[in-house]
Amino acid sequence: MKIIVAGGDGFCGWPTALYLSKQGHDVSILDSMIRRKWDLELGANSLTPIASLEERVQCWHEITGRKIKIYQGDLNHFDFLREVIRQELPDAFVHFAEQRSAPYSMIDREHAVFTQTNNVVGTLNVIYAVKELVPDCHIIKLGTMGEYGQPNIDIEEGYLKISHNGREDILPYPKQPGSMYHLSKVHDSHNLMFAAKIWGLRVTDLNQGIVYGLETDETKLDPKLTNRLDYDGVFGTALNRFLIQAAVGHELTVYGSGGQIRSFLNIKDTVRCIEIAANHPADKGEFRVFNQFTEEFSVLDLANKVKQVAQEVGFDARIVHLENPRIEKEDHYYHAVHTKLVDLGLESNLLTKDVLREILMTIIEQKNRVIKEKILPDVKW
Ligand code: USQ
Repeated sequence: MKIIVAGGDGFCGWPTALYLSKQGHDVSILDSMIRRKWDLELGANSLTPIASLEERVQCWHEITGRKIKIYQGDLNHFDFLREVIRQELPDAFVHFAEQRSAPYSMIDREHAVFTQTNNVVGTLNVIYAVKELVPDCHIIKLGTMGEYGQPNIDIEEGYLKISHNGREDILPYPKQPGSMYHLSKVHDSHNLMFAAKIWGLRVTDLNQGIVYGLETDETKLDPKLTNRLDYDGVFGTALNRFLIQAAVGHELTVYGSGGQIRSFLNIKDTVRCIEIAANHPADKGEFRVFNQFTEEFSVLDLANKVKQVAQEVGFDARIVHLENPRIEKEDHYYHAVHTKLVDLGLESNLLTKDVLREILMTIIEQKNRVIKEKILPDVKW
């Protein structure tokens, strides 16, 4: 298949591009390099030193003989996007190219407007370019489990059967997102659902949970292929942050009681989920939703798991309960269905002590790169 991976320089996109290339697909990366600029804006860095995209792709070619093309530009520039799609005529368009941090989107008005404009307009441009040039192309869009929020009933995969006043219908599952970023994904979902219905596009919305880990079999092949790893209070995410905090002797920063339950998956499963979606395209006119995660944990459970593993390898890990910088439920019901990817063949990499230890050991090698002042959260809702 010819596959464009938009956002292919990022944390999820880079390992996905490599994995799809290894499977024999003809992969092109489209990326504006903005993720690296946000590091400069925030004074933060990736824990792992990452090579330039050109070096990464060159190294992949030298090791595997496989070529990945690079298109550097922004989805918000329609002429650029249109030209890339015209040249590639892709079978699938994998769309990771969004601003994905909830705290970043909540810094101030400018960052909220940027996040929603960047994400919503970028996706609209993808819709219009695909509709015009490759209407059969399968759009595989990264959504988020956070679109659903934390309702007091089970979360279904995209749709909910409703009985109301004696009548029944299957309707989009209600959305109650918790940040301007998560809202942008909800807006994308609506636009994509509309495009599938009106123009017959093929769309899969992958409502992904929180991704942990950093390496896949492919990124481990050479230091130049290594993945980025974020730990700062804006782009770092729960489990990865706790592991890095343990490695540098920082208290594990649980926000509030830590009773917040979220869904999680290993980066190794992210890449496989994308492949599964690509191998089983949505039908024409179908807006298909998969809940993309493997396990659910509370934030405090995760901190305790990290504390235990870190103590076993000799670190004095301690948990601190910080005043929660976010407005979110800390004591709530949470159960989300996630059977569609499993039915299509996903075999989960679960969060065992061995997995935690392996990630921790990789982190320890780079722990001197941590900018400690960037660990505590400084964005409040
Ligand atoms: N949290 C802590 N301590 C920390 C960091 C986070 O207690 O040091 C808590 C937060 O309060 C929240 C939970 O952990 O309750 C998750 O926060 P997060 O920063 O790990 O993840 P989140 O903001 O939800 O966003 C991340 C990705 C986003 C993706 C989302 C999936 O950045 O791109 O969409 O996970 S989901 O959470 O399912 O919406």
